[in-house]
Amino acid sequence: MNILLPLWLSMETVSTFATEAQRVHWKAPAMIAHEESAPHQTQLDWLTGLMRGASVQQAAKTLGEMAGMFHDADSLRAMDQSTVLYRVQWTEPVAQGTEGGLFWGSTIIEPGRVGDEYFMTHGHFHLKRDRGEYYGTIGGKGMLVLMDQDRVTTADVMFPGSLHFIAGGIAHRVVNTGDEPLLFWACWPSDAGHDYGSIKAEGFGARVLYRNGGPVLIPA
Ligand code: S6P
Ligand code: ZN
Repeated sequence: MNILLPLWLSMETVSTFATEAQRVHWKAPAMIAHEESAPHQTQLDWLTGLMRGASVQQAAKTLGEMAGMFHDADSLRAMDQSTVLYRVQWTEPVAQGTEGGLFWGSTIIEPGRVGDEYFMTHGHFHLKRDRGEYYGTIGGKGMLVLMDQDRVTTADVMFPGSLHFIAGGIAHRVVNTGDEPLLFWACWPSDAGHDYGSIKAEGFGARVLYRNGGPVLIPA
């Protein structure tokens, strides 16, 4: 323990988060391996959120698919319904529903608003309510809206480096409150499943709206 302590302290010193200047100069290496040489592997690019590999799946959500989610339906109707709000890539190394497995993926939410409401994900509870999840933010600014089963709703601020543990039983939605894409990585249990219906029917207990030049969590 005594021997390890100085090493631990020095590791802490060198692993202090990069300054903005260092971050700009740091170049992400190209995807390390080619699929031909590692067909079973998935590769990711931490800073762009892109994933590659045979098991990678992807989905995109357009404004048109978010009808009913934003409170200003007139503003939503007036916008181009094919506008992509967010993109998700993820890998399922085991089948959906497998107990003990984990899924891994990235989400990129575009900046923008529908009326006074910031672009956001649909949001969901996990079907198996006791299953949790981790989110880690890479780029952009946002708010992670969390709602318990009594509809008590709170929000965590998301920024590069912010790590968020989402406990079981908590619905989660991410809102991009910045001027650039918001990127985060997520890890969740392969038997969690997604309950979108509850959110479609009742929404969250609060919304993130633009007020006096910035985002405010306002009871719905
Ligand atoms: C999955 C995890 C994320 C979301 C993604 C899109 O449990 O929370 O990968 O699926 O951020 O959000 P949503 O609400 O449309 O699934
Ligand atoms: Zn989830």
